[in-house]
Amino acid sequence: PGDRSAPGGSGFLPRDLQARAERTLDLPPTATTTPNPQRSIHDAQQGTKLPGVLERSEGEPAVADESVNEAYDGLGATWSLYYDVFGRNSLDDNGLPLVASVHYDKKFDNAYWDGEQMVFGDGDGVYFSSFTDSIDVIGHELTHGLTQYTAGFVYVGQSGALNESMSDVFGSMVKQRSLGQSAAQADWLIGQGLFTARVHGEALRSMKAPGTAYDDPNIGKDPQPATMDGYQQLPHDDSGDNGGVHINSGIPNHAFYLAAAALGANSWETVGPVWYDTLTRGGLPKDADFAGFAAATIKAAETRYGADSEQERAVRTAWEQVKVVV
Ligand code: ASN
Ligand code: ZN
Repeated sequence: PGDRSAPGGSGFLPRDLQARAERTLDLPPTATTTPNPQRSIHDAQQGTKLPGVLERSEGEPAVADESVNEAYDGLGATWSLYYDVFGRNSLDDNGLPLVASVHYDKKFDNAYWDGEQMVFGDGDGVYFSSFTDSIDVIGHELTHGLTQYTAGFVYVGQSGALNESMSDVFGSMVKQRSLGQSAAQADWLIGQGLFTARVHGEALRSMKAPGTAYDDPNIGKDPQPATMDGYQQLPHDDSGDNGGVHINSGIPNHAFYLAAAALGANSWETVGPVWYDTLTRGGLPKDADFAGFAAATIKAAETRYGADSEQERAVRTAWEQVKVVV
């Protein structure tokens, strides 16, 4: 109490004088506070009370429960994409601690962001395995938090599909960066490894080829369109997936894929920053539509790389290819 000095300092000197004293007196540097994800992973123990029992906190070693470690690592990889690549300290850019719960409910076939924390089911074991198995799904859920703190795209209709697409785009970048894969090398699948062997399908979604991720007698066919020709007008309620937020997201997903593929290098270093700028400071309304979002990405590419830069042209062409008219 009463210590008003910089964190990690001795409390006797301002931080710059402390640093000078360390240099001139050859003292070991005092600990500085490097931001970290401040993760805490809990076990819901197959119940629905959140967050459940704390299993692993930031900096602690791996535990016996593989789901806990997968969540811990996936949260870390997502936080690192935001911090190392985009200079953002957590969802709110102010070090918000990252909270997750695994083993939520029994046979729960989903994962979600509840507005405050991440929740992962174990899957039913018949069609789905544990939702912590896929690093891009972890990045997807956490990015719902990023969108909540930034553009705030309303989860219905086109703004809802943009909200979903942001989660796939950043989730995919988390995966590609963790694997060290360029846009040309990546598989562009979301949720690869979540289906059990009995399902005819490789993933939940494909950004490269929306509509082709699965086709199974029991769970149906991947409904995603790749262009506006396949845009689906659906009821704005649960029965219609809030206007097809997980369906029409195939269109902006494919635009990101096309722009990244045209440039070939690491997506998080080419169009990733353009999408980040658009999401976090694009000036878009919460009910933005595809055309408004597309125009904002073209503007962001111009600002970052210059008018008529190859990046700007790749972004513009991608939206033309998916038939979003700016
Ligand atoms: N996994 C789904 C998602 O993040 C859960 C949901 O919120 N509908 O989109
Ligand atoms: Zn989602």
